[in-house]
Amino acid sequence: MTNATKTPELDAVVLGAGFSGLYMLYRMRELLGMSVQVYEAGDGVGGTWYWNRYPGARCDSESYMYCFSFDKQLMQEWEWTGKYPEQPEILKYLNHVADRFDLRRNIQFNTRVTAAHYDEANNLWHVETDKGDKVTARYFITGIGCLSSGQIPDIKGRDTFEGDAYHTGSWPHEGVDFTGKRVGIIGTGSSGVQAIPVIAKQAGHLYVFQRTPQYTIPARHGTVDKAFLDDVKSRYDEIWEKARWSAGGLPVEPSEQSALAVNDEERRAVYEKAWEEGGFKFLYGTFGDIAVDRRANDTASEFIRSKIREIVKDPETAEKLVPTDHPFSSKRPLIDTDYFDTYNRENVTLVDIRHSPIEEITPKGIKTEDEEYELDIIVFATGFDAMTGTYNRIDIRGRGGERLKDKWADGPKAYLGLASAGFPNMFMITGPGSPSVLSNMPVSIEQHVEWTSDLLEYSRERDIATIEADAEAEAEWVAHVNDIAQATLFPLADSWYLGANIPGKPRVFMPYAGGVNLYREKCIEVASEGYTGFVLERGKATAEAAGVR
Ligand code: NA7
Repeated sequence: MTNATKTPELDAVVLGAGFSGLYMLYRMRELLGMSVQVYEAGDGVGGTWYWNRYPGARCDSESYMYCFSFDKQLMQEWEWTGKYPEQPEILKYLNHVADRFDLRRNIQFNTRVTAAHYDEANNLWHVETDKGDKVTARYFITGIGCLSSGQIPDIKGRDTFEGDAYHTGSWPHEGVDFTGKRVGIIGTGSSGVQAIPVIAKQAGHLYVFQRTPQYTIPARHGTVDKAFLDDVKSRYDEIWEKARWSAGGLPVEPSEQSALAVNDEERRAVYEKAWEEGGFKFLYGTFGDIAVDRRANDTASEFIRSKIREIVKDPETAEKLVPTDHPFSSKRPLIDTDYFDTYNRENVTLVDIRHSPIEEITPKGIKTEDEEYELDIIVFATGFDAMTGTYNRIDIRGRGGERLKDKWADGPKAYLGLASAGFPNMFMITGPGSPSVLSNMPVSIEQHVEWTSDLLEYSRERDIATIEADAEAEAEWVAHVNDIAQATLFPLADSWYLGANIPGKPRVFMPYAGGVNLYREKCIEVASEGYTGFVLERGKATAEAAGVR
């Protein structure tokens, strides 16, 4: 790209108007008084919650924690209705936030950033969009989400299907009427597990094409109790602080006890109680070693298997649903509403494609090795090119024209998941190498946004023009992220955390598994020591006057 100008037109270009982009815009505009342009591909705010409108879509964090904490009045005013916030309610919340803080005037909707090139001579970013915009900015900040590039597997004949086909991550705004229809759904991850029970209630017949059986815990979803919310609001500061210093970004009491330190009866009682209470408590609140000790994990995995066999009436179907090839929580843990019960319905058929793989999609439906299923609608609940997919779709170039995609060809490399060496003044909100998807996202997003805007303020005060991750610090961090993952059970599953769901993607564990608390501590330490691991360079004029770099 050409048209280099000495002074950038904007302080920052921010990508995305989800939780990250909205808060980054607010923070930079209102607190730092900077000029910011947000580009958003959708025609409204919401990010993940704008796109994922499939039936049953909701968040697995409880609503009172799935929100912003930066404005106390906002926290007090907003009334959640669902225990777990459903997609329409989260979207309504984010629209409210956009209106309340007058954010829309700096957001250009229906616009995708196609390229961002760093101009070394002038120390600025040239940004281009699919609508023909060309702007320059000092900072280039990505709030593009971790799961924003949907993937539809390249199954033979995919485009020959004569019925309707949808991916859960780009669902039609007007919804889909399944009434009386023959529906096939491929995928039993979070999206599939949420959508299947809801679609089953409408469809004439639902065929679930399952490759990997899942462990899932009942969510025990319902309306949120007003008295509970009032109590939360009276203690919000304390609750939020607890979440900030927890491993998962939730105000839970983690169990310290080993699953192996109690007898079978006691252990079963603990699991039963957590199963009845529902939600992620089963993972965090039962025993402290489930995620790291294989033998401890086996007890939890076996308990869930016994529940599946109890719930699903047809023993053959139950056995197909029982996961045996990976430990519980080594893939993204799931919570559900009536998932296993759904297989007791007459109009639901489980198709085990691990043993009878899909051969092709035909004009009439899906053909496995054993049978052809005639369908009116196919739902792809097949997930995302997680964490790096959206970066790779943008032509991002740093120093010397180096492409981020090339730099990340063997796996993402970023210091603290915030910045990548060779890409000065570019910041990532919840980038690879940060807790992100292993945490309650708003807590991690706020931490990244606040840390980044503090750094920008620090730099402005000192006339620092260029902020860049140091290559050595970055390499150490990437190695550390990998070491931490190796100490858990995560590497034992083929998951999108590892890029295993995308053919050809390097197998690298991408999020930081050490916990929000340790990560926060590290970020505070880095800042308090003058941003160790970053190379900060003064503005040219000041530097020359002072005789420093
Ligand atoms: P996930 O969790 O990646 O799940 C995708 C599902 O689709 C999973 O069951 C996959 O099976 C299945 N899949 C993917 N590709 C294929 C092919 N080629 N053939 C058959 N089945 C396939 O995506 P979700 O949208 O459910 O959830 C994403 C995240 O959103 C979630 O983790 C939360 O953080 C929110 P596999 O397990 O790979 O065998």
